[in-house]
Amino acid sequence: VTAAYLGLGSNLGDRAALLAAAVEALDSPTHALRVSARSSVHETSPVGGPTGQPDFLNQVIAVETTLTPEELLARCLEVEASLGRAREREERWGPRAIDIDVLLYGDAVVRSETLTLPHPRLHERAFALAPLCEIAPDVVVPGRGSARELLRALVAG
Ligand code: PH2
Ligand code: MG
Ligand code: MG
Repeated sequence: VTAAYLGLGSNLGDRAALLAAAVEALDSPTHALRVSARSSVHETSPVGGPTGQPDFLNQVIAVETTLTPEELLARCLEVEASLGRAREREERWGPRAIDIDVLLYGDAVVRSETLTLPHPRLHERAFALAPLCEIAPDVVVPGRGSARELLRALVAG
């Protein structure tokens, strides 16, 4: 069993309900996944993407899973689709009903066509690091340091 961390974001529709439904869907022994911790929900200003897009709700959850990293990613994309995300109509970093990103998978470092771990922008994104620090301040982002150190560095500018 591996501990992984997922970043959830929504800035379209009923954002809070979408986050809750995503957590609910992910917490599924049938899919070899258990949600073991959840951060509070943070309202954050959009980073990147088109100007004027709505504010996000962001949350980070810890999961325990026997899925491989690629299988975990596939499950996240499946849950996004089940909640109505229409990826094909989106622009990069544009508004979305639900985004579920694999931030960390144990201490794995992965660079494949489809998946990069740790998440390539985790260390520079307060909207992911702040909720991560609520549930796992000491978790290590491979090659970069603990979540707490990274958030502190980011806030210090
Ligand atoms: N996700 C993005 C791009 N920008 N900004 C905020 N505040 N929250 C997000 O989840 C987010 C973003 C790409 O997935
Ligand atoms: Mg994302
Ligand atoms: Mg994503």
